[in-house]
Amino acid sequence: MEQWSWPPRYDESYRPDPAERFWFRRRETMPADERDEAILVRIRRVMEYAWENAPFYRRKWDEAGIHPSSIKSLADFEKVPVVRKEELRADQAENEPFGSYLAVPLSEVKHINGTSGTTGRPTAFGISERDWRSVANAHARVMWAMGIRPDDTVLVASPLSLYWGSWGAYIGAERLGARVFPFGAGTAGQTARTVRWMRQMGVTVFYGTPSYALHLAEVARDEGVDPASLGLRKLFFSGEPGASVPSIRSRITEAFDAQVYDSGSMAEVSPWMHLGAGSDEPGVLCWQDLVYTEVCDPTGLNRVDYGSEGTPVYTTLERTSQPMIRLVSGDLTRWEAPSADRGRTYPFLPRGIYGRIDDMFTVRGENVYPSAIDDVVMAAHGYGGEHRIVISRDSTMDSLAVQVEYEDAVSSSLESWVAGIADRLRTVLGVGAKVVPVRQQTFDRTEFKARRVVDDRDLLRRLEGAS
Ligand code: 8LE
Repeated sequence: MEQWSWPPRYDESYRPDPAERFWFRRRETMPADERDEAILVRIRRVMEYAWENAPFYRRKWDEAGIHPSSIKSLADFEKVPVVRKEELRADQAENEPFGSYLAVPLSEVKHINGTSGTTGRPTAFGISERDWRSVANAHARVMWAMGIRPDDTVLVASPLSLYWGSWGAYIGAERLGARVFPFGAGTAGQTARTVRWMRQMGVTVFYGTPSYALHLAEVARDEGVDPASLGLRKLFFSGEPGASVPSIRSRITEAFDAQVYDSGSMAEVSPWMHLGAGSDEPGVLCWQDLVYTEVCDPTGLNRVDYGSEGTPVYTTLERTSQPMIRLVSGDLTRWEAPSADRGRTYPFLPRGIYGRIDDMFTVRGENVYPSAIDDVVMAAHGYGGEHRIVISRDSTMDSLAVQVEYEDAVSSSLESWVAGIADRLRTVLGVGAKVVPVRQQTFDRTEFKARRVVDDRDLLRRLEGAS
């Protein structure tokens, strides 16, 4: 396999010919079984490394009676205890600043990123120069698969702050040889300026969240600019469901007249783009030689069969500063077996990651994912650009209403418009939902990850009472 060493070392002068479809042809197209053999050897080495250098793992595995040398197959690896984000947070609180899972001397940490900490204590990512470079190389490789090339100008349109996503896109685009434009996102009035700069700089590739791309399209139109005239060839996304949700995907594709790619996993396991599509199709590939992904049953945390649903559990194969070994994502997906037909012989998530286990709610016995509701309402003709999903998690029963913005064009036939969406929701979700139309621009737009679910019993009662 090309440049497959531990610890990872990359030839930074390497770059394929632009006409070449693969960055590392052999690694990406080899029989999956053969790759798995190499991955097993690598997993053992990563575990030995963590055992020697990160007290967090040694403690954890000692307690479970597991030693790296006992891992003789990928099935054995499923017995390694999982890591949860709460554990990382708690360990970091006790062992500041980077936790006892930091496996390099503090002096080697050259970059700091982290979680925003909106839901609890923030977690810091301490990244060594070696890891920074392996992430850059991995991202370049995945972005190459999306068809991004050195003559592209890549706009990074997500916050350049603690958020790994932006920096990963930045260093990947740079490594690939493209021109990088880190305009960022999130400051007042920035979106209108983004539109102007995009035109002036001849941006050809957009990176950000799907919600933000849709907001950008709206702002462009308000500025009198057709988003399709901006000259984008491609948009690639991470951070939230959307790029593999059919109606969101087609809204973006149509608005910008460009190709859409889904990618992303979790910041902790950067290169997060190891889940990245390689074709202009919904869904993502698990680039197993970068980050080994097991889709597991959420309770037992054993791999589920291909074709089944589960939660991704990630193991970094190239990280030396804070290796992640069986980190549970808490997300939901369905995976399919590798197939040579896709060109790259990696397992495939045909609908991408469609939600989080925590975000799922149950209405009259049916499991409902917010992204399924997004898909329905955003497919409606006359959809006004935003909506809110109002639920109550009652001890006895959850209930559901959806407030949907409408365009002026449908205001004369609002009743049938609402009935149409309600019908479609009933068909897709298997349960009824109250649909409440609201005027366009009622809700705030986001420049980052959307938060459309509102858990508010009083609001729900008022909406259900409204005719
Ligand atoms: C559906 C992957 C990255 C750096 O862009 C990111 O968002 O990492 P972060 O902030 O650690 O958030 C990870 C969570 O975002 C995941 O657990 C998942 O719930 C969501 N997510 C990230 N990428 C996607 C996604 N959900 N599709 C995606 N492509």
